[in-house]
Amino acid sequence: MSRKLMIGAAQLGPITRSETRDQAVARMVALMHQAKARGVELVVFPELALTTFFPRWYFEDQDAIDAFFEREVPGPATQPLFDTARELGIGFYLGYAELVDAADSKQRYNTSILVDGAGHIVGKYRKVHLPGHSEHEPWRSFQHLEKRYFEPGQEGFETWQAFGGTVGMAICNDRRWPETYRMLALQGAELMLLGYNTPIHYPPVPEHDHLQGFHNHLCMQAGAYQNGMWVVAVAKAGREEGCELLGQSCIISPTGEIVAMASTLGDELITYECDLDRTKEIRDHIFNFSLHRRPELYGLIAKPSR
Ligand code: CDV
Repeated sequence: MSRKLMIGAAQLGPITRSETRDQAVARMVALMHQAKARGVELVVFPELALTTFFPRWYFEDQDAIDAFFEREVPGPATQPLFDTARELGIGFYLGYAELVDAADSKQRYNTSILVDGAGHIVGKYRKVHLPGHSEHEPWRSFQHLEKRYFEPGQEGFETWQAFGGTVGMAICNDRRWPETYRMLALQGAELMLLGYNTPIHYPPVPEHDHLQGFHNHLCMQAGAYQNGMWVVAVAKAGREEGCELLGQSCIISPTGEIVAMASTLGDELITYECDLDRTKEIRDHIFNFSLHRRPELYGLIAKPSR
């Protein structure tokens, strides 16, 4: 069986607050058709891909917040993605806001799912590293209230056997943490899929605004190389409700090289044929974990920070 997997990174341009889920899904379905024409087997969409990036606003009304969440996936709005997957035989990664509405409690997560080419959900991941803040901070030109609107995922980093390999998922801020990649690599991940919404302006440290593109690629290229895995990272990009979001969606090889990158800030499909066996170049040699790691000396890493 071939270990070559044709992957599409399907960047989305901005989604306005007034844009409906049906409209966003129609854009994604169009990208899946483009992907099919280019021989793609797996398409990766951004974080929170069904709506505008709502954590930029402070809402007091819980109903207004919950309007951005999905109670079921597939549901009426997302069913066309699953139907298209089945029709075209293309799998996908999708980020969305998940509301678990139990009888006595409600939980809200920043979630991604992995769907196979038969339209079946293979895996679900709930974002571990939630950035931003919990309270309204009016001094900011826009909010980043992920810590208010979501609970951190408790399942941690998992991998799934899919698309002929071992696949892991992560979401946006997770890419800045080396633990994300290593936890996946220790479970044999050959491919990490990730969606992101990254404002160019970082209110607490605006001195870093000009480094957003550099930091985006720096952490993912390092993570790919140091763990010998493919990384596919997909932005929601462009000027969304007055907020500039980083583009530069990319596919990174296990050697840390960017092999494909988006050149616009709009809906754009980039593709690459990823040979999953190329993970061995790194993992059997320079980063052969069983031969070279010294976990007995790394205990501090798994302890709470002081
Ligand atoms: N959606 C995100 O997780 N965004 C963060 C920003 C706030 C720093 C990111 O890491 O890109």
